[in-house]
Amino acid sequence: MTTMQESPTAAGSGANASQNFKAKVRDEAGTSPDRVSAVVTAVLQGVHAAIKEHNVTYPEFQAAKAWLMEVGEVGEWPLFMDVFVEHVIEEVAAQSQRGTLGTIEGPYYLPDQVRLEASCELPHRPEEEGAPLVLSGQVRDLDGTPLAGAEVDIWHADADGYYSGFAPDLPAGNLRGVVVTDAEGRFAIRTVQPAPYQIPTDGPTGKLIEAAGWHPWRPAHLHLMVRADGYRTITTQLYFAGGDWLDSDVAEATKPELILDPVDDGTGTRRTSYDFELEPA
Ligand code: MBD
Ligand code: FE
Repeated sequence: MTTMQESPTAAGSGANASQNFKAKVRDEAGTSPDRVSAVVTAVLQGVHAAIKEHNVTYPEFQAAKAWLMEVGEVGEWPLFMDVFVEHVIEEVAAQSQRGTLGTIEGPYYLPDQVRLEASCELPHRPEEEGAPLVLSGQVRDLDGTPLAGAEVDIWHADADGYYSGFAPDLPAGNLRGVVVTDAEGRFAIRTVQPAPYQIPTDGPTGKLIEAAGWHPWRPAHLHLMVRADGYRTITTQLYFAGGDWLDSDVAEATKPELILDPVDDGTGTRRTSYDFELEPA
């Protein structure tokens, strides 16, 4: 098994994401036949229209089938769907939501991580690379009432752009944790600056991106799921001002309101804050 990789490998991420996804999702949608028909008909009409508009050939059709099979075989459907489709699902969901803006969850969330007190440091390796970063803030309801005992479930990539649980050699739970807010609804999380994320270049998703001449990058980000009893859970991400790929996220999941601008406190630690507002469930 390879231990040090120059660039992310499909085997290290996509496949694990598929297993993780299957373990958690069962046929939950409960969608009626009318709705299945309406949505699937629309999807197929879109495919048919693209074929006619571009005069898609038999060899191209067969190549597309082979590619679809490979995405499934190597387990990259969660990656592909979350990169290219989830942002529109989130956009539709956001129309009926108030409070802090959400954005996509992506394929690398893992539940049941270590619970940490409000002022904490995320689990990390002894020599974890990356500039020290402290994210502090408060969780409140829409009226501004602080929410004590809320959960700030946070996960992010390391300084090489890898997620624990989805890359060889990263310890389980690295740079993941469920932070519980204090009596004033506050939290302060010490971690390290994550790197931008690159879609693995050796899998079918990466090969499609290369074949189309696109780039495979997401800007550096923190993932968060913020929950409190009686309130709607917010799934969001926070980005970093001035970072690469902010304006061309391959997953189209950035929003101007979600960009942090950390400031060096003079000791090399970069500090920033973000408050979360939850709406009633
Ligand atoms: C990620 O890290 C991510 O956040 C998304 C949405 C898709 C792929 C990788
Ligand atoms: Fe991510």
